[in-house]
Amino acid sequence: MKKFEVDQIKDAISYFNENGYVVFRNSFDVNEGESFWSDVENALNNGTPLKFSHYGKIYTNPDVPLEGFKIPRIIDAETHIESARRMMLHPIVRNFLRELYDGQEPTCLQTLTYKYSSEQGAHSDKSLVAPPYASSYDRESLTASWFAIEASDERNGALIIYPGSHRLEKRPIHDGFGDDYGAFVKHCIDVCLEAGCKPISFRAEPGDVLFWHGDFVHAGGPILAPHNQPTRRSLVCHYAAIPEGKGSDDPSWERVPFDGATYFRACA
Ligand SMILES: O=C(O)CCC(=O)C(=O)O
Repeated sequence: MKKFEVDQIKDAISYFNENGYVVFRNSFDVNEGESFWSDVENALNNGTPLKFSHYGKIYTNPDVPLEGFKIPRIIDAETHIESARRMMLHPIVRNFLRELYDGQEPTCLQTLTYKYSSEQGAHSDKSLVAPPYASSYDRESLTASWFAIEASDERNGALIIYPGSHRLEKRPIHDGFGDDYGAFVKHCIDVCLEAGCKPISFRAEPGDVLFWHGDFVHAGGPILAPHNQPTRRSLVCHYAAIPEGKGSDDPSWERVPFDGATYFRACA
């Protein structure tokens, strides 16, 4: 898989527009990633009220619903953990998205912190990422980042991506699938395969950041290691280009500045 250097922003933008994704190597300090992860583990262990999302329900630490050995995705690390805020608006994000957004600073809509592969079926985020505090954001600007805190391959459920899938017409999740998420997944896969978009695994090295387009099809790969339970620590963030000065669409949330960019936070 082609990986770009952090100073190749313009080439990376062309590649992203063509393929729907792009990877930067060595784009953050591996120690910074590990230090973020120690903050996550400390917060889990000291009862910080991190929130988990598990099959559409929200749980609050230390009430952690385990799926076998797996803790589910943490959905608000940035609310509690300063290093999560720094990671989500890291210079690689700011530099890449400012170029993609014609000079506008990105707004981070949400973060998802994964200790293990989600093993989530193939999907496009465009009709799924709809936080009430940003209900009116421009979906065409939706972009995600995937920070590799540790290496990943098929053993620990490498992310699966469908290059070129951002260009394909798909039905949104609310278009006739009812509660059948599996039917939405099948639809996304069928659209890709019919158009010749074949899945590939993202074999990540720590320090890699992969960006994908909001309508790009991707999945959490199955964990194939036979006996142990390998982690695949990663941070996923979703961003949009939101006009400067526009506030939150939900009065219980606020859009707050961070280091020149912005993110959303529940009001205290
Ligand atoms: O990393 C994963 O397992 C899946 C991430 C994902 O699909 C997402 O956050 O939209």
